[in-house]
Amino acid sequence: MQNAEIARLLGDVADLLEISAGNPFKVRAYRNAARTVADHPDPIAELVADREFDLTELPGIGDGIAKEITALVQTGTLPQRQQLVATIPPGLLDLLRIPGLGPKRVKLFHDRLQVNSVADLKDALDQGTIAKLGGFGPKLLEKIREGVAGGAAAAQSRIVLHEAEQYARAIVEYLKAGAGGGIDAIDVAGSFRRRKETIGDLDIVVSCANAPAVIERFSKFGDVTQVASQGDTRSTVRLSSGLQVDLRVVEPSCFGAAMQYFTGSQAHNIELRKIAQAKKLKLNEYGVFRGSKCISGRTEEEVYAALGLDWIPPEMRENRGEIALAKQHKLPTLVRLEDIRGDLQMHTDASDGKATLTEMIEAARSLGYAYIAITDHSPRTSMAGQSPAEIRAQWKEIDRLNKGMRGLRVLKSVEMDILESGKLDLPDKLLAEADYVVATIHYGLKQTERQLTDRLLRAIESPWVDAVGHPTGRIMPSRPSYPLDFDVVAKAAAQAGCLLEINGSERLDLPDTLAAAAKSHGVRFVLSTDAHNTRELGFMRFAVAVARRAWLTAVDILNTRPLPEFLKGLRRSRNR
Ligand code: DGT
Ligand code: CA
Ligand code: CA
Ligand code: ZN
Repeated sequence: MQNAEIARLLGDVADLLEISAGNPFKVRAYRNAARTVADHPDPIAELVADREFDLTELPGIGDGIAKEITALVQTGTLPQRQQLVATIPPGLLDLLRIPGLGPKRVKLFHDRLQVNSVADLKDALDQGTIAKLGGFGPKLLEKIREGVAGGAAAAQSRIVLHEAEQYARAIVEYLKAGAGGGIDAIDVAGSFRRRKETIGDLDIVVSCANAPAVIERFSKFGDVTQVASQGDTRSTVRLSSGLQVDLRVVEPSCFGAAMQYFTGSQAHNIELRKIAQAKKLKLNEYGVFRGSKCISGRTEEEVYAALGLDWIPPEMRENRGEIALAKQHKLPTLVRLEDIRGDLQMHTDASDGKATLTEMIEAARSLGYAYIAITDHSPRTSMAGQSPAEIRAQWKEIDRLNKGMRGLRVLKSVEMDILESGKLDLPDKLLAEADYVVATIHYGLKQTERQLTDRLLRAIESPWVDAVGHPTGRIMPSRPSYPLDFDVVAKAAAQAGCLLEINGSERLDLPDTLAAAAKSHGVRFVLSTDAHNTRELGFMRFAVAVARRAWLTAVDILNTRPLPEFLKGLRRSRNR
């Protein structure tokens, strides 16, 4: 890792602290440290590796920041930055890279105009709301406008997994269809394969004897606006959306090693290389080598085996302890999509969904589910909510449909708002008649952490609330979580036997890190899609991705159980 990169990340921390109104002394400390690192003549990464050297000897670097830098060099991520990024909209980082915009202005736009991304800023410029803030002369506005136009593509923000998948599929299909059928294997590596919630760029690995043909075809993909770099076996292009795509073409004998290398994460790979070194081996994108002899590389399994490790699922490759488990043959059996027997949140045109009840049921049946919950909204949801009478009418219809149906059971349910006051939007009497109730917050998101936490606790206290849906309220990429004491909520949910939902829509809520934290408190989960049309029922794969990144197994997730067990596992079964 270069000094410039370390300095940039330290600078990010200063900016993020400033945007979130952090301690000004801490802001200054990070800025000073960034300057020290940027100006230092030797690679800081080497100083970190040198155990004799004490980073705090450098000007402006105290104990805390020294520890941060050490963690960064060793794991590839800066803990402070990770923490801060989790609490602010990720799009704000892109705004900071626009010429003329520093943390003060980004904070102002965010606080006053709810500008959270480059796209929001463009809208605000177009609507003239920035000029109205005062302090922005025509020259400065023009500079910002230019930055948005020119910089937006270059400062391409990370895209949500859902969107990345559409590009990935299109490119893979396109490459497969050409190259004279000479492609032996093709797969997407990088953060996409690790199923991270957002993707910086796509990394595609192809095994093919005729590399030039693949490289040539790749550069002609319809959506390519720029070939950024090209070689005999590699190419990097930019698509019209600004998304970058890296391609590597390798020999079949190296495909496993290339997939392993380009899947990363960098922190995981660094650890693997250390293991290889300790065994007097060399590991790179071409294989595992003893001297100049390649001892494995065709498959990933062989690469891990050569290092004395079990194959590690990509979602776990973040250097969070998975390598030690692989060494001891103790990796967990992560939940798979095939394990999921029901989808527990979806909407019909009775609220804000696009499809009818029967269309949703038919689509769910074709996915092979044993049960689904129809969770249209409660009255509080403006425009979309159903009154108690309408809910009862829908349930009556569901009873009727269930009678004529085999294989699939439709559960009578509702997505009930937890009101601003903390009260539930529907009376217990009605809730008791449901098969399953998911409670969620949609309004009053600007309340304090205390208020929002208390609202969730009130729902968790109710014997008729089976699950809390999209618990943090975040929506990718631009709406962050509402303020929340998540540990308190997770502990209460575990204690009460209330499920927490992992929502596979673009909310991706719970996020993977919180799902992992919740598991450690003994929480049980339910996975759902929150589908608003039949296509979105397929979003279960994203909920599963989050669950796998959180190291969840089928045992942690109630809707991996057959229907009778699922119903018995709901807390309401104890009240009957
Ligand atoms: P992203 O694209 O920001 O969402 O994250 P990744 O993990 O896909 O990162 P990317 O695209 O820069 O590189 C893909 C993988 O390739 C990365 O996870 C590890 C490996 N890799 C690429 N360049 C390097 C490098 O310079 N050093 C090491 N150790 N690994 C690298
Ligand atoms: Ca990538
Ligand atoms: Ca890349
Ligand atoms: Zn909702």
